[in-house]
Amino acid sequence: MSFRKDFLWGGATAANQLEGAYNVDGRGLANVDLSPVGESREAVIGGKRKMLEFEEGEFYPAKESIDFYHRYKEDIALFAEMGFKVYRFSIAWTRIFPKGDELEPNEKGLEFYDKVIDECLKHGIEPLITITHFDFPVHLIKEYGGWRNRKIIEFYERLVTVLFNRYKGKVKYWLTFNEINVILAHPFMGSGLVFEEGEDIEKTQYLAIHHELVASAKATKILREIDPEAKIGCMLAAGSFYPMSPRPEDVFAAMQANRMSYFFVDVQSRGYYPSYKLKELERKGILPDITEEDKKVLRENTVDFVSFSYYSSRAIEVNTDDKKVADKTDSNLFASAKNPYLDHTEWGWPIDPLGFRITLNEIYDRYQKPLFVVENGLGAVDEPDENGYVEDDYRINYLRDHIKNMKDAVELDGVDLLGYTTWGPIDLVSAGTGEMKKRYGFIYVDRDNYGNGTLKRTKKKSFDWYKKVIASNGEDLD
Ligand code: P53
Repeated sequence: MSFRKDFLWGGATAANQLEGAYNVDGRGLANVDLSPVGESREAVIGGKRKMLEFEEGEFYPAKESIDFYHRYKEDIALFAEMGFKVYRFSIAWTRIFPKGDELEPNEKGLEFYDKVIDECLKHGIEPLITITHFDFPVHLIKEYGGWRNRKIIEFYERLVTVLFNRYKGKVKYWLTFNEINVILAHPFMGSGLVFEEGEDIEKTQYLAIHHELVASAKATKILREIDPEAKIGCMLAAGSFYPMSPRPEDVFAAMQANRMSYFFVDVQSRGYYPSYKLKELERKGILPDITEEDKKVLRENTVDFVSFSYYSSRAIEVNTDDKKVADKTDSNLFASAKNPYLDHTEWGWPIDPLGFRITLNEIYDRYQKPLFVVENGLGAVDEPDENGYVEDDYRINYLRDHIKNMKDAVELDGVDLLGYTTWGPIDLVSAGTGEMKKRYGFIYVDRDNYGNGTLKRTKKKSFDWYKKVIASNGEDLD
């Protein structure tokens, strides 16, 4: 026996990367709307260049995205045609609370998600909801300084309370924060943080992180009160770090790099700050105020399952005088050394299917809780023929190799796995670069980096392939 009978196959998206309609039905402005495509993007998403209004001469892809807001029926029908058992999507916080600090939610915003959820259920698709996938209301940045302010926890509690009450009995799987560790690499895009000149960036990051961790535990508590049948998980941008050599210095660096990420799940899954992080933050003089009440909330409200994204492994080596640092890969999450044993994608991300099995095992060993792979896939340039058809064998190959290794992790290693959702089952805007050109979908969307195109949807070759994979519960991967 390989995958469980009720294994949840499907796909994953994020609100701002596909909905569009950024100012429709009362939606407020969010950090993710203000992340332009092109040269300015890196400084903006890194929180180094403040851009809290739309600026002349910049293009903001999230304003329209692929207009899922008006086309969700057609898109969900296509997911259903592939046989999806689950559809992972996220809520745009600013549709529900346009400014973030209101007392009453925006009914129109909720109605949109009512429709999306009902559409899924109509097709027998289980909704898996990410409460915040990088979204953060701009008003909360301007008035409160974002997650560095403890007050944001209350606003987050208000958001989740509305959602859990509204969708009680309908939604069984929730995630609190998408890729919670992205706050370290892209603090603005990941969490809406912008820094002032001279500010201790790391100190602010860990303060904001602490507030997010407490908010995540409080959401867990609230869900258990409102809908005890439902399950809640954390979500990590994963991908194990390998040492570039057996030099103990490199091995130690890899362990530390892994801990940078696992720290978040250590808290969310075990319920307390690990000693290595407490020591580090104390040493640097940046340990946030962790109250007795925080400690209690964290300890009593650990997650039911651990979810993560996996695109690639990463390699690391220590820079010493006698040895130059290896070429950096283009991967924009953590700068890492270039692994000479692996091929790389057009965007420079390493391709490492066995690394997927390694990561699955590492996480399962560490937490001993059910896992859920909620993102995996290949971002590539697609070239449609005259009928708009894409023969994306490269994507099929990537997914096949990864699914095989996931199967080994389950079958040979005994990892307890609930499901697998590929990233971007329909082409959508890239989070890292803002491009449309970097495509992940089984469904092609006619739109370019600057918003030209008809938005027409066309099935790619991988569409039928994934359909077969799901129908055979992962047995037929040819
Ligand atoms: P894009 C960086 C590295 C790994 C995952 O990424 C990342 C990021 C963010 O740039 O994010 C996740 O679109 C994220 C999705 C994102 C997807 O990976 O840069 O949860 O929102 O689209 C793929 O190719």
